[in-house]
Amino acid sequence: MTSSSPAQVFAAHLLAALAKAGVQNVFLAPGARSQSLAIAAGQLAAAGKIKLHVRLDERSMGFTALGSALISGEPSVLITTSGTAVANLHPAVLEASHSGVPLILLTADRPHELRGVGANQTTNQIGIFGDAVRECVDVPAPNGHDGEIREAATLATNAIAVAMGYDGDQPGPVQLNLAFREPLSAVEPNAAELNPRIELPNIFEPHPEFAMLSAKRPTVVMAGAGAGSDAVELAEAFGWPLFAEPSSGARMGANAILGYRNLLEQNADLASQIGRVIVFGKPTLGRAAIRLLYNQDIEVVVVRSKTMGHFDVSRRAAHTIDEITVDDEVDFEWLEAWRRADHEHIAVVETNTDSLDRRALIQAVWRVTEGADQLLLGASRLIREADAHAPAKAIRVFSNRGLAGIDGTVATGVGIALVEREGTTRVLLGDLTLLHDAGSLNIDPRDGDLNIQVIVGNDQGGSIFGGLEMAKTLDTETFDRLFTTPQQVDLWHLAQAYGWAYERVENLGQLDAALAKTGRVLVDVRLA
Ligand SMILES: Cc1ncc(C[n+]2csc(CCOP(=O)(O)OP(=O)(O)O)c2C)c(N)n1
Ligand SMILES: [Mg+2]
Repeated sequence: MTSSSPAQVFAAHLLAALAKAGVQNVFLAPGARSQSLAIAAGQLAAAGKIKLHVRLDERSMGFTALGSALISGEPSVLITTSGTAVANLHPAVLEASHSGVPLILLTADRPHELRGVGANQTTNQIGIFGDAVRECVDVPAPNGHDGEIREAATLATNAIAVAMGYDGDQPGPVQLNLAFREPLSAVEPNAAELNPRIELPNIFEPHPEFAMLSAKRPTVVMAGAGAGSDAVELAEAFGWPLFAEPSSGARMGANAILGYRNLLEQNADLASQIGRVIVFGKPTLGRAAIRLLYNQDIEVVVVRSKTMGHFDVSRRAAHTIDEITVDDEVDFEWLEAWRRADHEHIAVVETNTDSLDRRALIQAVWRVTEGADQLLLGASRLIREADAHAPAKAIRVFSNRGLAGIDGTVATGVGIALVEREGTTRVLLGDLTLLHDAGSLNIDPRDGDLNIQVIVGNDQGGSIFGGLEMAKTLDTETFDRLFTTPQQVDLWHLAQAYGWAYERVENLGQLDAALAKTGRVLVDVRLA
């Protein structure tokens, strides 16, 4: 095969190897320095070997790729040009790093001789993400030497292995910083016609570590974000109460204690008996629950996740293990006591009103969301309300709890919707969280029809701060200016501008009707 561009040969083999190793979703934000990568990705997409999503804004693209990786459990590949384009990936890279989501960044760069001399669109891209990437490889510009093709394939498979955590580390982002020298591209070779030889490293199988726990210690299972169904299985196998956050993937089944937040604070008798907490995923929502992990009298056990990160928040874990066994029968009365308390608590809270408040919004969204659907919860007040009021139901719920930013939430939802075309993807978020990421409403029509509802709990500002210390000490005007950031954006115009249907919701009937719509719908729920 002949090609006038070593850059193109290298890019074609790199992307062909990634595709052959199983990567499906590739995200591209156009630029000049990355043109060989774009051409190769386009060829693979045209041949049906990958799905290519083209985005204008790298910041938004980063979160879209994160959403795709979050739901598929497979690495997303991201292609950018050099300079600020790379820096725009940083928020999504941080989120992916802190929640353990695999991303492979292909960042194009100038060759080494043009770095540090003031060349256009050139900055130091090595180490730009700090320790948020599991690995950063500075790949010199290809010049057509023997061995470059094999090197491209090795880079691809290593990147997958490191991003997926096959080395025993947690999954996360990997950066291949790829220098390219002119001629920057050619139409040959066609990446789709290559069949690179790849050797995928064995999927890392650590020897599972068991812990034999005493059945006597009153135990609760705590499921944070990304915990998954293992938490449910463990709680049900041994008869332990399950404290599951709404985006844990474990808020289901008969052991779920829905009112755990309040019970921990109000039922001292029960709460003080807890002798052990078994943690799955990343718990972030409830102060009282997190406090348990710091309590010197409580044993903390962290269970490793097979797909995402595991977190020892208080650094007190007596064990970090894969499997748990128990030395005796667990006393069923412990679970029963929690269940009784939970039922009593729910009976008190449940005052059936017809008003459209946050609780009613949460419950309506949970009611319509079924097994084939996906739900993404934004940071801020609504996810906390969901922790208090969402029922137990076997549905797929996600959130960006790595850093709990209010950025990139629309994009993350779009990334989920791109991968899961069955059912509806619902993104439930606050108004500022929407406005922070309004540009992500811009979806490439070539991505096809998406069923996605962006449901905004619109209280015209950041109302979460009303519950914090400073709300009590500042006068209203100062507090609003410094914290609430009140907004009056007309969301109808926003929806119109980006081609989304718009539904204004002022009562429960309108809410149910809006949630039944298909296509791309912006639901503006006016909260008092
Ligand atoms: C990127 C980022 N910037 C700032 C914050 C701090 N922050 C947390 S919640 C919030 C306000 C959110 O307002 P809104 O989305 O309207 O939700 P509400 O609390 O009103 O329901 C802000 C600014 C953050 N979490 N992430
Ligand atoms: Mg708000």
